[in-house]
Amino acid sequence: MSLRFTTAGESHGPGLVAIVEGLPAGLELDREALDRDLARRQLGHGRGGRMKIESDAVEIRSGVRHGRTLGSPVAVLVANRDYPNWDERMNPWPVEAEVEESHLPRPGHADLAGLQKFGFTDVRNVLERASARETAARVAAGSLAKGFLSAVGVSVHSHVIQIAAVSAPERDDLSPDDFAGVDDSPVRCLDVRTSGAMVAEIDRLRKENESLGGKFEVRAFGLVPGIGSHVSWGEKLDGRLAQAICSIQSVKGVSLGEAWEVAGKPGSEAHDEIFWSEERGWYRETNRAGGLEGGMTNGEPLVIQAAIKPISTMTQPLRSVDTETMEPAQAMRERTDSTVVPAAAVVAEAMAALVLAGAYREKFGGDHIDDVLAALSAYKERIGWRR
Ligand code: EPS
Repeated sequence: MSLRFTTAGESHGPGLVAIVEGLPAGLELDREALDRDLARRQLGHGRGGRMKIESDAVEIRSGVRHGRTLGSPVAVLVANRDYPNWDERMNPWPVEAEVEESHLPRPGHADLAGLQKFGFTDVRNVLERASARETAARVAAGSLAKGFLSAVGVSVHSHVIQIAAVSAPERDDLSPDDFAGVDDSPVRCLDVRTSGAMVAEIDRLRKENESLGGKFEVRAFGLVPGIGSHVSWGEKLDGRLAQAICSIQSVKGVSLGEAWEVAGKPGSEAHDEIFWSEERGWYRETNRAGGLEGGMTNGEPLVIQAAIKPISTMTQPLRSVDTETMEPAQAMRERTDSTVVPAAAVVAEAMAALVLAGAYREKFGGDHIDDVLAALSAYKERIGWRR
């Protein structure tokens, strides 16, 4: 058994759907935690007008009864409150009104390649699904995965480490408690002084009609060694995590542990030496590998960083071509966010949680959560795991 999920939905259509298959039965879900995760994704200085319209909430349509999973697929629905304003333009069925097409693809967006690939003439047929609005459904699915991970002792957290050219000081020593107040920062940055500088930079560049990118970090704690596998490329957890994070809209780079730093170091400074003591069992004193060796967890915290490009919808549009007239034109101008790095970090938590939950399901099997916990406990016993 693994964990599978899919999402459906367009940004201004009636709503978003996620279906998650593979959660064990008997798992107690925290309704407030689901809505809290959706609300966390909506936060962040630099969001645009749309977030004043939406107030995302999860409606569970199947797979859960009286707060516990049934082992059947869980379907969740997140409504688009903006849909009534788009009823004619996005109606699933033909409408009387003449709906104007958009022919001005944005550089950096899926618009042009999507038109070419699918043979559309209206950019809206591409952009509606390419939109990062879809990530609300991923966060709903990821929150279910987090519920499972919490039952097996794993927590997943994120924080913003860079917005445009403003970077936070590096932190190696983070524990789950350090993330307790991260959502209080308007940019989800752990360093108060950097938070202020990031907000000021967003305001400065927004006034100049610029959009901003940045970097975020995801950390997961409580993972036992041996999740994932070295035996086949498709089972390697590092590859699966990189794919999942890179699939988030606008993410252009993913690193695991101190990837870019160790590339320039000699081997003696690149790895995490192995220790064992009666009290701690197996442990490392460094975590340059970011908790992953040979495509498997090694028992240290998982550390993933990702780079996200500036949003491609610009209030001062870049040069493009009108796809109907083939004349030079400015790209389309739409209501937009200035930056989504804080929100993307929450989405990355969800994606990491979905991958980790899937890998736990593969390793420990079981139809009921108690079966999973029994298998996990037997495994910890076998490897002498003491954390
Ligand atoms: C998005 C454009 C904006 C964002 C949207 C993603 O929406 P709109 O075009 O309606 O102003 O706010 O993100 C969300 C709605 C969301 O929930 O994250 C885009 O083009 O990707």
